[in-house]
Amino acid sequence: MKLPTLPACPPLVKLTLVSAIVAASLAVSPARAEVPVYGYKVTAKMPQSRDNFVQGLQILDGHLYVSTGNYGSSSLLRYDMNNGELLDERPLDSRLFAEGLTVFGERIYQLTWKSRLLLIYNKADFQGIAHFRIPGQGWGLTHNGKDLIYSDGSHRLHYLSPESGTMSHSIEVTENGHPVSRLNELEWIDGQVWANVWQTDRIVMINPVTGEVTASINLRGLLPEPERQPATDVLNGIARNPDDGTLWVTGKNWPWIYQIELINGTNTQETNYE
Ligand SMILES: [Ca+2]
Repeated sequence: MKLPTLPACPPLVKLTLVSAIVAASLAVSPARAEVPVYGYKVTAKMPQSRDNFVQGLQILDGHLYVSTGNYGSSSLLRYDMNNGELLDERPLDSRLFAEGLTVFGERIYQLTWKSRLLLIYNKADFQGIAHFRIPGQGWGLTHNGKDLIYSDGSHRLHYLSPESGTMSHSIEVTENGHPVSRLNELEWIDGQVWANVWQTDRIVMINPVTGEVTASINLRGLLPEPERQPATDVLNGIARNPDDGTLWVTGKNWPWIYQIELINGTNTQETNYE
């Protein structure tokens, strides 16, 4: 995906000698480049069941994979991207609260929230084949073609072997030097990790080595107010269709999955109503 070009930062105002001396005496930290913020434009949408408390979202080979949460209604779902038909469904044990998911090779990996389990299924038939133990909570999950990458509600991302479940390392996610916590659903896009930030309308793009946030998207107003119901929950769910590069986002118990394009600058929500 080619991101739109953002306008250059305004030229730095030259400091006078006096102000430079004052700044130096205050020992201010080095100036940081402002992290760009993208707006969005809705280009298409597909219906989604309002029952889907979306915790994981991925598109692969014309299929939409969804992990839904909550105790008693957690499930693993596979839809036909073309017509929205539900093709496969696997309910989870009612004691498990499903979280992020990722399809990697012939396996599907699905996190659980507090059970310290990462479930593994055979992609073809959704049969459970194994599980890994994780040390804490599970929130979002993706992979970079080598490692599984998951979030746990903190500002950290953890890297695991998809074969053994062994954690190789973790990174701390920061924006302008400050931790970005509550990282939720994830997606590996063009060499970066994109993450929903729980209870916000933000998606952050994360350098997968340094953990620095390189840009963010403001999705305020994506689900129009008239579409909201008492059960409508927060923005969560990022999927990039590898077949055509389109970007899809949704939320928990939302009636739509939106295809969006990024635009320069923060838009107003009015421009996105249909
Ligand atoms: Ca995802």
